[in-house]
Amino acid sequence: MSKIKEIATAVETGKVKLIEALVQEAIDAKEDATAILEEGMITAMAIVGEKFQKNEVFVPEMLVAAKTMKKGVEILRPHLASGSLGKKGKFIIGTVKGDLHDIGKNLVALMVESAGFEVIDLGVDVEPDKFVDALKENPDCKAVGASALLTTTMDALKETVEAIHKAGYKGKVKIMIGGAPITQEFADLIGADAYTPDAGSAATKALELVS
Ligand code: B1M
Repeated sequence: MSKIKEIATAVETGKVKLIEALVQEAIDAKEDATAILEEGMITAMAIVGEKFQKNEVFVPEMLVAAKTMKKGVEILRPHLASGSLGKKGKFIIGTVKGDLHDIGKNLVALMVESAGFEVIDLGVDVEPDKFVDALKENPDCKAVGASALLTTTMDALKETVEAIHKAGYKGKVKIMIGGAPITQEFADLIGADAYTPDAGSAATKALELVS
């Protein structure tokens, strides 16, 4: 079995204790870090999601798969992030109110940091006002990213954009959104400045928006 396939299987089956060594072995074997992330871990999480939908796995299995992926990403982190920290300005990011999914948000944070931003991570279940407070505390911040993974928390994305606009930041701070149920159409509908489907394109878009 290839190293990447072994990593995918480990994430899918929640082998928390094995993942760090497996990722390190793949790096030592000169496997590409992005391939380890995308073909190994992200693909495995998608499979876990499909199995959850079919009632083949349940929340505890999703949780342990997520924990496994997070540990693996920590080993990968230095191989993914390479930018000169903070040169491009500040980027505030969070997962919206009611939503606890943070793996995608963390990957976006990692890639945006790698592109040269100083990332201020507000965590998960972030109330719209918390985004506004963070902007007030960081008046030099040029961009905000909000993530939502549930169809039921898409409304919270809308509220977040509205709160930021209402606080007077419309046109001054760029708002980027993303997450599995999000589309460009939805971004246009709620007045976000950009939608990107993945972490890599989020970093590229952030650079484009602030330059
Ligand atoms: Co949940 N979950 N979950 N879950 N979970 C999903 C999202 C789901 C699709 C599974 C399914 O049914 N197939 C489903 C949502 C269905 C829907 O709304 N349509 C679901 C559900 C239902 C739930 C619960 C309600 C289950 C329950 O309790 N009955 C519950 C909700 C809790 C809550 O948030 N209030 C729940 C809980 C959990 C766990 C806590 C167990 C765990 C999360 C752990 C954690 O994050 N720390 C979990 C997991 C692991 C998943 C799946 C399996 C994997 C998510 C993930 O990490 N993917 C997920 C199934 C799936 O997504 N296929 C599922 C890997 C990650 C790299 O991808 O997050 O999509 P993703 O991020 C991508 C892009 O979306 C994009 O870039 C990332 C990387 O390229 N992106 C952005 C993300 N944010 C962005 C922001 C940007 C730009 C791009 O700009 C700012």
